[in-house]
Amino acid sequence: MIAAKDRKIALWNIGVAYTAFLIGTLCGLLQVFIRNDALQLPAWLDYYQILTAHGVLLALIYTAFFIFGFFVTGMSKTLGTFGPKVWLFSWIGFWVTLAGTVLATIMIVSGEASVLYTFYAPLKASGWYYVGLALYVVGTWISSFALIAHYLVWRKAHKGEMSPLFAFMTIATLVLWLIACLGVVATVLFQYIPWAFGWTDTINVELSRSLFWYFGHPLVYFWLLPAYMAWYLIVPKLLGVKVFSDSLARLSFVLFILFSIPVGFHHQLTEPGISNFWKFLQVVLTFMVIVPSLMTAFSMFATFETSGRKKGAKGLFGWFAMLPWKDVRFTSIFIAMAFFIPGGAGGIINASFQLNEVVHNTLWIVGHFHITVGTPVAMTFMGMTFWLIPYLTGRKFTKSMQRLGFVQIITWSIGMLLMSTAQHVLGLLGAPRRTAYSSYNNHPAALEWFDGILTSHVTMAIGGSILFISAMMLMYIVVMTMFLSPKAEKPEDIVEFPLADSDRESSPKFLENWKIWIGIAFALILIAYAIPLSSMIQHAPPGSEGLKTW
Ligand code: HAS
Ligand code: CU
Repeated sequence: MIAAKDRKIALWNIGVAYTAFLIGTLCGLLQVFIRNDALQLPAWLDYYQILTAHGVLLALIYTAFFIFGFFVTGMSKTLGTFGPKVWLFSWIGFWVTLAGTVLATIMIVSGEASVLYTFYAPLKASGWYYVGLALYVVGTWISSFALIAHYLVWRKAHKGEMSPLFAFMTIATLVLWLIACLGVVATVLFQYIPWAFGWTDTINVELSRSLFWYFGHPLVYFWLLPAYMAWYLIVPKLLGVKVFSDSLARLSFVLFILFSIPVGFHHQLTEPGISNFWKFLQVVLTFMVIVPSLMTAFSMFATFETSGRKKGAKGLFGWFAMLPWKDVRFTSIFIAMAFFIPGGAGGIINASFQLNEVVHNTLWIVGHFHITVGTPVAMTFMGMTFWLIPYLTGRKFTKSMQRLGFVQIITWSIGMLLMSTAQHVLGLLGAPRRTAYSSYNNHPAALEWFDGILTSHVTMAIGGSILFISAMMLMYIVVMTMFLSPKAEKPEDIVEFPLADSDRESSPKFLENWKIWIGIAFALILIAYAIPLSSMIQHAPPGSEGLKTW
């Protein structure tokens, strides 16, 4: 078990993550009912306010705190106990991120910031909302630099050695995060804050959106990569084998650093103000960033097969029956992976320049992100929660908890399947997203489109309700394993951090030469962004004044 003082940092991070999860999922439940006209909100509560809270609390807060909780635990386990400075800065990072979170949440709850998590200008929130966001980013930076310092200390003491795969992947994810945040920091500090506090009258909308998406796309890989870490490192351990290929795993993370940033325009394909050439270039780069995910899929199948063969499986699919289905830590992650097959395929559809015209701004996209971040990522995090919290608290993960864990992931899968299928199909039929109205003012044609079994807002609401029940079961497991379950006293009750071995010394050294990768990443960013962003500044139309539509 890792040192008690490191465990405390991890547990506080995870505690905040699940507090955000609780409020965030409740907001999600309210939303599906409002869209279904089944719920009339009291005057002081607004659809867009709840939607903002749902997005911010789940996508930004739950994820980031959970990820740092995981990173702190794994870095302490693989590289050793934190030194006093790393420990101190991890705490400072935690508190600054939390301060930003609380400030932003207060602004949302008080109705001053119903601008959604994408906070598109010219929607204008209170300046304090943007200050909250800035603090959140700065806080995560401090936490990131603490972990990077921990890694550098280790490298100094182990000259010429390849670092453990867990540490390498953590650093790769943090490098991606630090480079990605430059965009959002630039727009928040230099555009939104001066504008929201009234120091400038107008804002350059296209520039602000582009800087947001420069951040917004790699943001999704900041969520995905920690889940991939579990796929690469935890799954083989649960199967009783080694990491399939250390160098393949490292290369895939390197490719994410290179290709996940210069692609933000694939969220802006319908926007005027960016010429087709630059959109097309970034679409091509988007197709490059699919490659490391395909490598990951390959690696997973290879892992399953290796472990199956070891246990005596025969034939093409014999390994399938040999997987440890009764272990909720594995089954949760397997279902998460399975969801990513349609999730990833949908992403490829979105990224196809022409097809994007059909799906952009429809509920299809909402379906897409619920089967990417909402299941592959979230359910992997849930599967990790089952052992991560007991590992940190030294409590038991009892048989009844294991059973409840199964009910929880199965209900989550059913809820998500219903809800996201309905969202995809409704989207294709033209149901818009980011809006409280869904029936085109009850136009007869629209009512007819949206009344199928799968193509209705009712199915979506049923799915959403099942998801909420599932979320509450998870909260029960969290609270029990955090505070109430009996302490593990017998050796067989002690919950381990399941971490697979990898042949790290077999990997070529250049994979850990960060200078090369960060250098190429910036070169690609310059190629993809320098000219279009500078023309957005040079040829800017008159700026926009703020709008408060709620
Ligand atoms: Fe996306 C919009 C393109 C992946 C999240 N995406 C979004 C939004 C979110 C989001 C939140 O090009 C909405 C933002 C907003 O508010 O407007 N996305 C992609 C592409 C990928 C992709 C090309 N997205 C993700 C991931 C996310 C995420 C991951 C969160 C974690 N996305 C887009 C585009 C848009 C978009 C456009 C803008 C749309 C618009 O018009 O607004 C790729 O990274 C996907 C690659 C993945 C694969 C799948 C590999 C499969 C694996 C599983 C193997 C399974 C196994 C199990 C081993 C190619 C690794 C076997 C099991 C058995 C049962 C056999
Ligand atoms: Cu994207």
